[in-house]
Amino acid sequence: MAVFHKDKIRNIALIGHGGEGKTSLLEAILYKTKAIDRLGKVDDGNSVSDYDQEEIARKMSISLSMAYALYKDYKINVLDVPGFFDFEGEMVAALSVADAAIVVTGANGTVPVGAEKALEYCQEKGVPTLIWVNGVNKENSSYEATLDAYRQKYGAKIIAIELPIMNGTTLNGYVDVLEGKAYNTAGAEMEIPASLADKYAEEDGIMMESVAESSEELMEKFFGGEEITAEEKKAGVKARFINAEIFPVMAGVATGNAQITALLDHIIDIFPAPGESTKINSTAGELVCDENGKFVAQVFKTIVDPFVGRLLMFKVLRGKVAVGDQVLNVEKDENEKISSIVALRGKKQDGMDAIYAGDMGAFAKLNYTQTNNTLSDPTDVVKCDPIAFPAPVISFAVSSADKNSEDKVFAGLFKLMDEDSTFKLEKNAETNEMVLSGLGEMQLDILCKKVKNKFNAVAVLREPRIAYRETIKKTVEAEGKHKKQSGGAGQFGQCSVRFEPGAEDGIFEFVDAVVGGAIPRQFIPAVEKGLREAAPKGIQADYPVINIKCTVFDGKYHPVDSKEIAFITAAKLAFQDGCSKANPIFLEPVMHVDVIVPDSYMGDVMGDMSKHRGRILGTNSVGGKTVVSAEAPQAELAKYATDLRSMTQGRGKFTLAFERYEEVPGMQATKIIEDYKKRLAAADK
Ligand SMILES: Nc1nc2c(ncn2[C@@H]2O[C@H](COP(=O)(O)OP(=O)(O)O)[C@@H](O)[C@H]2O)c(=O)[nH]1
Ligand SMILES: [Mg+2]
Repeated sequence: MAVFHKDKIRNIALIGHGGEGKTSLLEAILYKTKAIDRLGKVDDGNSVSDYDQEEIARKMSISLSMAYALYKDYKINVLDVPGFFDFEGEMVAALSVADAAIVVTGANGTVPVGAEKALEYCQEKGVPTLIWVNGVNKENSSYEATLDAYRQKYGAKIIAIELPIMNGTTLNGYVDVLEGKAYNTAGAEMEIPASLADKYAEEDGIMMESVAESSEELMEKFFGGEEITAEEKKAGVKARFINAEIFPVMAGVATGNAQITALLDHIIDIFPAPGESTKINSTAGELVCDENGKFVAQVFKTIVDPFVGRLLMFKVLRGKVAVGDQVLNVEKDENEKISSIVALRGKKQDGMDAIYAGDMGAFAKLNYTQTNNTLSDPTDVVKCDPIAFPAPVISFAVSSADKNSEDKVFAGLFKLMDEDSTFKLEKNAETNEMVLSGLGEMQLDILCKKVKNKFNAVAVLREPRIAYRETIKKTVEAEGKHKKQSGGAGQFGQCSVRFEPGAEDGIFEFVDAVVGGAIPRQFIPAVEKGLREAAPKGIQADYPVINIKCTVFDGKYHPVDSKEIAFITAAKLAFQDGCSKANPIFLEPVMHVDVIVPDSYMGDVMGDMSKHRGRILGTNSVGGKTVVSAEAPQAELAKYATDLRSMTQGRGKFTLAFERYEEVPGMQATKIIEDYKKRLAAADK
């Protein structure tokens, strides 16, 4: 394939709510530019972008995919991003390398939450964003109502660059507001229909006002009543778009392949070239895609697929790279030999000999490289700032349905981690469980499906156990006696221990108060050892006992039969006996929760906290949103991510941090004991 230089490259991410037509729009772009000779359909499982087995089965995108289109003499790299919130990491990855985004939104007169979140993220990151109002051919669809809905939310940022000319549900052409001309679907110029004349005048006025704000010169012209030319208008819209100050809006039909040429023309006319809008920061400062420097690329996504192999999607941020080059993986400090560079169209790979700054592609056959690694020329090492993937918010304990395939399940999940940077698999040393954490239940469910399909092992998810603690509330004295005198040498040890709440270090304190040699000196350490070994094993269940002071104050010994092991055992008996009478309780981890929601959800979030045994600490207003701060037991928050999502239609976010241990109320304590007994019984089997 020919080499493309940055002025002739456009990198675009298709984002927004799930099911609005992103994948279909990419398909239409590929069809229109003759990359494919048949318009595939998501529902038929034959689209270029949704090629993964799970995507075909679910008829929805679950993974970021890439496809390039060649239009005029441009290479347009399109990243198709899944809309469902569980895959937010894919949007974050795509928007870290895309120079602009297109939010695809249905023409039903509303702003779906997915579009709202996508726009919010783009604004935060300064990514230029165009809004494509899709499916204007559907019954009851309305471009105008949709435009109004967006305008209500985003005000003067909404600039209609096109008005579709509709006859019922048929798209007959469009008014190009930038040019002030109308075209039919064949691309021939036509009169602006009388029915749209007023609307055009209105939108033109809004656009003019916005354009005037792009420079002082235009502002003067505008207020001086001078004419602003079509060229100036276009340049003004482009400047404000690239600065992420406005959202140009247009309409079309992805599945009907309508308005695609107009979109492609806008992409080459007003969309930024690489380095013109967002930039990736690095140890060498912001990288502006200068092809005259030494090679630097960032890997933003890994695909592991039986059909495509292991592919690393990257964007070249400086210089160029060719097949045969040796580069450095900066994070891993390993050399990699570039043996295969490909341009992707879904799963299809087209080989490239070299690739220049600003362009995107994929490397195959690298040994060490993973998502978020920088590949750099070894003679001028640059490290890119990593992509900040969202942190996991939901956790489950994972095991295998069949005990013998446990290793397969974990190995499979570890392999899948290569592809998805937003889930984690870690062993919880306290509960001894493998814990799978991610962004949502659907994401984790799909991971389990993939383990089944790719590694032939069945993973089972359940609520993770909580790392409870045990302690006592009352002071008691107890005696432990170990005596074994059958046959051969006997064993004898006896100790009296006082157990009190509280310990100097908050965990365990041992005091030797034995006088008159009731227990000989040399056996005191055995008593301490027995107590220290007993504490982590629990009282009412098997959770570590903390905040306890143990004072040994008396005992008995036998001149022949007393041995270290006898005192260890005696101490353990004293511990169990004493602590079970010392008003034992469970302690549970209590978390600090900060929930960030649009103001209107504040009441719901606060009310809901009591269902999680939570306590509100206060509220705060930050950047038009409310932060509700609360404390709640970890045990009640296992599925908070799911609850918050349904409470706020996905608009809420939260963070958790461990705060302290607190006494578990009686009801919950009973459940903990029951669960412990169940586990004991299961282990016996
Ligand atoms: N009528 C109509 N249906 C569409 C249009 N675009 C997409 N669809 C359908 O909407 C559904 C979701 O489309 P898809 O491209 O998977 O949406 P995505 O989740 O945003 O990628 C599919 O059934 C498409 O066939 C359109 O412009 N008009
Ligand atoms: Mg899709």
